[in-house]
Amino acid sequence: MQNKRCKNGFSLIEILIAILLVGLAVASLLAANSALTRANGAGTNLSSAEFLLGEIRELTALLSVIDPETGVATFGPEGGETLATYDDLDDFDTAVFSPPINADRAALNDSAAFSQQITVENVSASDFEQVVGDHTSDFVRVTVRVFLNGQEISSASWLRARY
Ligand SMILES: [Ca+2]
Ligand SMILES: [Ca+2]
Repeated sequence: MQNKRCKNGFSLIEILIAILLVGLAVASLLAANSALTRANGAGTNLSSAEFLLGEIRELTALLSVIDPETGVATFGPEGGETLATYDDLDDFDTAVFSPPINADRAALNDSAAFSQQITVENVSASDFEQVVGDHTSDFVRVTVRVFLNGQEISSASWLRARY
């Protein structure tokens, strides 16, 4: 009787174990797939953030460190200046762009979940980590932070010299 059953097929227990194993395999495949999807999403957001940092870097690369007309008289936008006419680095201090902007100063409405926050600070000539008073040194540090739905996801800083 026992031999005959082994030859002709599987017992109920064997079938149940097989179903259980297949179920476990499917469940772990699904879990791996959703982790991969999440990782992909995070990677895409990080790429977007890097792009938005690069746009600000490009936008400010050729700007004068101090205002071409009034020099160090004002730290920040000189009277009447707007984003379209910002012509020196400190005009961008404390600027927040939401939606973010590109290197041509155009709003990127397709990326409205992101925002760029810019800080411009003078740093000591002997220690670039040391922030000093506005316009009291020849070195300026530009910091851009990129936020996604209010959460900071990337940032970058670079230095510019006045002369
Ligand atoms: Ca200016
Ligand atoms: Ca200015």
